[in-house]
Amino acid sequence: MPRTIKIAAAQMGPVHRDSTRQDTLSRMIKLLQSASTRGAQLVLFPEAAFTTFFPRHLISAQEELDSVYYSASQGKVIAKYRKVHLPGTKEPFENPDAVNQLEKRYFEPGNLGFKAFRAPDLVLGAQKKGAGSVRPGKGDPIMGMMICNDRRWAEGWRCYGLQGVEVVLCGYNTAGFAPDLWGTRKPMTQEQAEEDAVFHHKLVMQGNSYMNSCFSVSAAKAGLEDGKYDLIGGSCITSPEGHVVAEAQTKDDEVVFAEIDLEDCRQGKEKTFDFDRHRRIDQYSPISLQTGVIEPELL
Ligand code: CDV
Repeated sequence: MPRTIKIAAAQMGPVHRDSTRQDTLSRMIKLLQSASTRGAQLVLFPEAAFTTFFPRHLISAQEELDSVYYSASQGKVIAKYRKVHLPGTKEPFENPDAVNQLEKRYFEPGNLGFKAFRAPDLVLGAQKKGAGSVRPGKGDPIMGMMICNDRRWAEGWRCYGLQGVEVVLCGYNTAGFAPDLWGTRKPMTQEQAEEDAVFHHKLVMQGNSYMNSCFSVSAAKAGLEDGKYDLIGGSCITSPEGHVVAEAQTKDDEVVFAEIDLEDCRQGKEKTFDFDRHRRIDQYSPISLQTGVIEPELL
């Protein structure tokens, strides 16, 4: 029996430092309504949806720092996730023209791990607790969350894969041009750099969806924020075979929508990536024992 759900990424165009919360919220509600008109049962918003991507700025006024905090009403939240991999630096780059990424200044690394959860009321006939023998892939959909930079780290995806994840959700704000952050071994025009950034975004969403036999939904905050900071678009939905099944056509407010069948996850989970049969954990110890690189001895 198919387990279909209608899902959407609500990509957002730029939100500026002086955008009002009311204005941003109205845009988000409009996106929700548009997704709902198409029948979406689940809608994903970008990282830092309510504000400009503020970690690019050195903000010291406590009042402004406080104004970026959003508290979701308790009781309606079914799962929480805190970003684990914080990119960038604590101090601004020396180059005054650099695009800063001060996440290590404003945040602590997430401490909730990669905990998958089941999303209720999305598929018909989901098997419930206590209803006979438990069959994989028959219950309510299994979801996992990531925030932006987390999507580049295979470790997080695998933690979700090991919980049978069926849909990974990831909101992001990715600079289109940030040579101080990325390095400049091969000088690139702004256009080439942005093309590469979109390529890398899709690469990790497609590759990790395939290697964990799951769908993914990613939602960008895109376009030119605060008059000069370019963010990539590329919001997309990818399949367990690693294909892009829907993607944004603009760098503005846009709903990316797909109807997906979670049954499509089964083939990979039961054959090529049947973890129970094929994983060799006795060979993977460096993954959890070291962070930095230890090269083999010199010849
Ligand atoms: N907001 C982010 O986490 N951005 C990172 C950039 C800085 C590399 C990203 O992975 O897109």
